[in-house]
Amino acid sequence: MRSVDFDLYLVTDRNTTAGRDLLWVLEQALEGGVRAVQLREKDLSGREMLELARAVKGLCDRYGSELFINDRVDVALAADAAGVHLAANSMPVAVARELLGAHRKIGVSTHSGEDVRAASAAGADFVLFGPIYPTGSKLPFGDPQGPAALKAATDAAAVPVFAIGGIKPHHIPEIKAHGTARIALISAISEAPEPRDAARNMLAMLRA
Ligand code: TZP
Repeated sequence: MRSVDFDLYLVTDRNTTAGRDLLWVLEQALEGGVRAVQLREKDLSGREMLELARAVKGLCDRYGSELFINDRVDVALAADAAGVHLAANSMPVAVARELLGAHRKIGVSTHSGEDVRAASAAGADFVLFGPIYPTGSKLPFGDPQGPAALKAATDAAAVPVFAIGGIKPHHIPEIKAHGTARIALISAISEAPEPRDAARNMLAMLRA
């Protein structure tokens, strides 16, 4: 009922687009085959977030892509998104599930095997695990997890695991050798000179 049919989860950051409009970048990525987008614009007000979510939902619908909203269950419902993406400081999965009902999906960001187990036990439909490689926004939080931790997390998981953090195309073979052929990312697509080609190339590598 709540299947996770996508293997590349594009996370947004409208300040990481090499100066281009976020909707343009997203449309390029969708043209390249992306079928799941997480709107993650943490500095926006609820009103701004809803307005942007509705615009992105219209775009996603045209390409048959699912849209997830970071943290804001209310915005996810108001924009009729596919689901919500919860971080460590978001509301608990069980509360989000009560609010969202049975049909919308819940993704959860995790940073340890224990987080992965807890999220799956609480009813997450999929988890992100990372950061696997060094990435700008996460550098203050210490060393990245590395691929070996990814393998341990995927072994412990009862739900699909997406690797995240610093992922570039050349990492994909290593990620696939460590338990998952699913990735989540921002900059490798949103800062690519040609986001459409970057998405197409990474999807081909995931599926090879
Ligand atoms: N969560 C863990 S790492 C990360 C998030 C949101 C940043 C991913 O961005 P990039 O550019 O793909 O490293």
